[in-house]
Amino acid sequence: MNNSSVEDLKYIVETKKKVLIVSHYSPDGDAIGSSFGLANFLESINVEAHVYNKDQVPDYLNFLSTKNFHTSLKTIPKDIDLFFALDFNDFERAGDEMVSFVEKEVINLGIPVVVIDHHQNNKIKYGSFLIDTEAASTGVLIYRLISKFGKSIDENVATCLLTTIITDTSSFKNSNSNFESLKVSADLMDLGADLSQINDNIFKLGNIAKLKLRTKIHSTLLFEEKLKVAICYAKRSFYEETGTSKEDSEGISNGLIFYNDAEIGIFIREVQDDKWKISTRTNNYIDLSVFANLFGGGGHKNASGFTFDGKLPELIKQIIKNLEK
Ligand SMILES: [Mn+2]
Repeated sequence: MNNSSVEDLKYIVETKKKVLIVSHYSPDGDAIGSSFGLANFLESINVEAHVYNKDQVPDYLNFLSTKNFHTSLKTIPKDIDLFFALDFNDFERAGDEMVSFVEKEVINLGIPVVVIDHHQNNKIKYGSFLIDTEAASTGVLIYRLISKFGKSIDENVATCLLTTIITDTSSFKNSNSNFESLKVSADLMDLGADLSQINDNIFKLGNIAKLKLRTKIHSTLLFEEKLKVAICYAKRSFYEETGTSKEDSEGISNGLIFYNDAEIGIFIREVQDDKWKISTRTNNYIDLSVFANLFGGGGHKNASGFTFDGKLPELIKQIIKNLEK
């Protein structure tokens, strides 16, 4: 994979009339902010922009919007002339339907693909690339691109892009915070980005029902001091009893490693009888992708996931055993 220059990408974009912008499912602030920011900028320079995500925009990001948003491939116009993949580098991350869509409706038709991303291990072979694993968010890379157009960037676009930085750096608390993320944030504020609107929406904690759910989950805490691992689980009944859904337990594993003596956070969620979904987090303590591989899962050094069929005590036993290795 070779990156294209931003100038080359600009040339590819400015000769197009109707683009499709796709980001990963279970979208976060970077996926939505970079997609909507790019789409709204392109609309402002008279390029018709369509955004697709397999999933709906999560409630906390509903303050961001764009003109043409699709959660079904059926409504996407047939005559798109450019395809953007944002904030992922494996088409499966956009959903199984997207894998065959890209093959049949994009690559086979010779429609150019532009991949803009900041994750490691790019698996996309076809297209032009702007991939920088040092970039704090995909939105930072969108800013690099659109600031080359010499056209004005309005406050709406600026707010979308600032959202990507605030969410992916957790307000400059994560280790990916760097000079460029602060510099671009200052530029975006100068362009009118609404930081207080972002903070009001992103850092609201949700309903008390969610607090009740998380109280239940945290009461299951198991801490293995020697391994520095904190483990919590949620049974399906927890969600039923509190009237919540799986979205309300997002970020549990990440939250655990904010405590000083926990280097690894693990959250286990019951999917069906004797079927569990596990998500893990660390800050450079061990390589969690290797750990997830032992269970047939995958992910990154700092975050990984896998599923397990069997009883919960057996799962916990295997987690401890594999971490001891
Ligand atoms: Mn991202």
